[in-house]
Amino acid sequence: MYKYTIRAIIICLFFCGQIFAQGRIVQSVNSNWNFHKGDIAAGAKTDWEKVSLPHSWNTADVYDDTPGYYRGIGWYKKTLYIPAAWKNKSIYLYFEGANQITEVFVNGKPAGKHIGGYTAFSFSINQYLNLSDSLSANEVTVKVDNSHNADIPPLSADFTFYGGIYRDVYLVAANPVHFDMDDHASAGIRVKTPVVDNAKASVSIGGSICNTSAQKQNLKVVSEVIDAEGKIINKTEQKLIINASGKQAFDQQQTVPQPHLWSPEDPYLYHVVTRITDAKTGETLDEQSNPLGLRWFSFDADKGFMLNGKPVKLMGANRHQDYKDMANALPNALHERDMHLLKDMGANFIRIAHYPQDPAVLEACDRLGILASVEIPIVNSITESAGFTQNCLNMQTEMIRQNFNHPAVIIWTYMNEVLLRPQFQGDRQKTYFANVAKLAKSIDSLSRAEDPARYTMIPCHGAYALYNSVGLTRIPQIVGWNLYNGWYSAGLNGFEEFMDKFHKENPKTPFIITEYGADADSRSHSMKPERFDKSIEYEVMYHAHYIKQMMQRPFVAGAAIWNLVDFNSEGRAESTPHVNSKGITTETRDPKETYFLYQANLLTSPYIKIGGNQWKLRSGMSTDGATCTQPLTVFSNQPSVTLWLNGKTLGSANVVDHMAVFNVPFINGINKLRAIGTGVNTSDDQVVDFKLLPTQLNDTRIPFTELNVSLGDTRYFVDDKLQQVWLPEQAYTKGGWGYVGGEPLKSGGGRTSMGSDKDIFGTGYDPVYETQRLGIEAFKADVPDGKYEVTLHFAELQAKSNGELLVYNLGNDAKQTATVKSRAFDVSVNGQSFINALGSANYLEPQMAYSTSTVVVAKGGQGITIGFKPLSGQTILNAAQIKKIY
Ligand code: GCB
Repeated sequence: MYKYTIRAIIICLFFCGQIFAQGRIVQSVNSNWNFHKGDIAAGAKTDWEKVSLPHSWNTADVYDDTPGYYRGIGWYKKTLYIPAAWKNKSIYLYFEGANQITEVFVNGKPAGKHIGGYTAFSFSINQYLNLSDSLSANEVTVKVDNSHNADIPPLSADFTFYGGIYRDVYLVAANPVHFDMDDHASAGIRVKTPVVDNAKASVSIGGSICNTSAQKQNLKVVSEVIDAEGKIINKTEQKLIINASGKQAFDQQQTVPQPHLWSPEDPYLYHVVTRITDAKTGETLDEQSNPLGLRWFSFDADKGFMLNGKPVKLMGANRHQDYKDMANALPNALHERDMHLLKDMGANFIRIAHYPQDPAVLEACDRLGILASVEIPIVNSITESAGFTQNCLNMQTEMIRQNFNHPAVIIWTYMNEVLLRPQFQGDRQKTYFANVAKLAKSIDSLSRAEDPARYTMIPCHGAYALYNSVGLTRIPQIVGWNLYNGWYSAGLNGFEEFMDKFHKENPKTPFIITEYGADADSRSHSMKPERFDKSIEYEVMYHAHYIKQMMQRPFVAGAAIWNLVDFNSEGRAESTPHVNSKGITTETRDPKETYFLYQANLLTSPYIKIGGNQWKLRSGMSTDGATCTQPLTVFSNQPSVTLWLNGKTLGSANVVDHMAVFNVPFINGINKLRAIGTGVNTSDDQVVDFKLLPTQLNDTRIPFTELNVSLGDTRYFVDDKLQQVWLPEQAYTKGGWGYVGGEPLKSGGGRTSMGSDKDIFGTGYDPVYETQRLGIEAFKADVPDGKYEVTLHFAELQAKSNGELLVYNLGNDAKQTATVKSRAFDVSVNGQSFINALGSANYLEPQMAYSTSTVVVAKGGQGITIGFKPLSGQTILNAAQIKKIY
């Protein structure tokens, strides 16, 4: 907040031409800290590593194959140089956030302790400082601990609890007379807009002023409302006398006639500059600038959300705060970049979940016109302890006070899916549920008392009857539903059935779809998308269904996609281990096709985009010796689209649900695509590199080069780095390639799709290793004569080292148990022995990738036959590669 304030003050001074007299001094102190991972025993020699903030100690260990990540203590140390001229100032250390218990020491003396990883805190440090020299060195040490603690939310959650000082830290020196700096690290000033309509807005500016000096002070508080052009619209002055060491509240009212309203289309910002001056000399003692957006809003159970008197469907996304290889220690520019991603998608809403994030996020929302819900991280369950309750209430207070002045915020949220992991049974469970409801009521009343102008919300998982019976659907003003029909539970239609049922049975309760999403690995593609296949195409299908259903129902106030970004969740397995891939952009923010689907739905300017941006390297079989026809989707808000391939038109297609699907006859090599919207003249271009494979492998029109096949799989796997495409399996036919015998491994645990969702160790190619053909007799490829490298890939999927599958499955908590079955089989190539008795007793360790290659000369038109002979148990093959050398 202080960083925000100083930035805003600078902007304001620029516009207003005022003089920044003796206001606050704010310095970021992010550079050159010393860091030690682990605790420091008294007297022990300590190794320090140089780091800069923001910093987390979990950047790397959340991606490796070893389960878990470091949750413990880390120490930071830095020397601050404080001028003697600050002697009479109020000096504070301000932390935007550190996860999750932070203890600060100044010159070895404890200066403060903060609990909670996602809100800001600040400590007064005057009494611990040495100011004897003109510039005195003062040592600050900070102990941070991200260990599990039953009194601190979150207790468990589907994201990584990175440790460290992962946000900015500031040193602040204020005059003895200043706006309150001890109010939960808030600005010390609250800007409210009790009445806003088209004719006028009333603005109230209130807060407290502290006088830490030994003299009584004669002061003036001046507030100015300044428009975006820098013009002062209104000014109020109030005289105050504050006794020595006293504190006094102030409250000022202003009116803005014919306000320029704030909205997503026009996020017009005024500023309120509030100044404390010495009544006699006119000297500025402290100054703050806060954003002011004039808007009014309400939620209605039938009409949904209304902004400035008009219905507005809230459409947007949830957002986690991490980035690939950076943990959650992001520079502000990356936080801001995500808000631009959201805005460019056409979104007007963000659920900042599951915890308050960097101040840069809400600052960007204010500027860009993104309405926001912010929440504290109570996730899955609570602890029935006084400590836990206190920490929750404290976090909610900090969140509200620190973010109060952002016009973007419309909802204060708490308790995500809190009934997901009830730990007890029977009567004990009833008591637990009663305690959850009691805590919810306390947080709700606190929020309403702190801020009657915003709404409260609890996001629940689909167990409607349970949340109703516990009372959680009646405590907040809005209910959030996290719905995954068609993902964790089968059947996309369950989504609309749920919404209709809830609305019918609760006609007075507004609701938001606070989560919905499907995992998608940007490398996996399918022409037969199915649940759990993690293909980009299933994600598109899923979201298209949800968007349509929500848009048809005005009573659905809004929706937030789970998630804007792929994010780290260390305990997850699946195709991108440690990463929840429900993002509509990757961990490095490359848009998946689904992002374009939203742009086509939400943007009002003419829009056209050729899909398959992550499938520009394709491969497939040619039936005619020249082309391979594959589908391609164009996303648009135009009525129809014409597609051109290498300068020739492929005709037009109507845009249905913002998509036009074409069957494109790709040629070998470069394919230049151009899509043109037929409404307004908009176009998009894409180049696809296609690797055509002949149906008959000895077809001289398309000379054979390589074949990569993922067995037991119906998807294509694209490896942009190695420039390889893995094809789905097929049965062998004469002259071609494919498997002989066996069947694909089916997922267990009620899942219908193929393969396993385990993390396969020792590889980044998990989707390729997660599927396999069981009982395979042979893999054949009737390649032309020549010298080939044959590589075979295996993974033992039937057993996991600790016996259970790692599935974060909201719909089905039944654990899959798998027994270790021993297997052994011989592998031959063209009749020649290749691997003897391959199996559990030797190379095939559970969940480990194993590959081996050999060289074979195919001659006399015999092609290549890889034979599998069972000795015990079933044979397996996960993937095969055949590469022509000469
Ligand atoms: C949920 C949780 C969220 C998870 C998500 C998922 O319902 O609220 O934290 O990440 O599902 O992907 O399973």
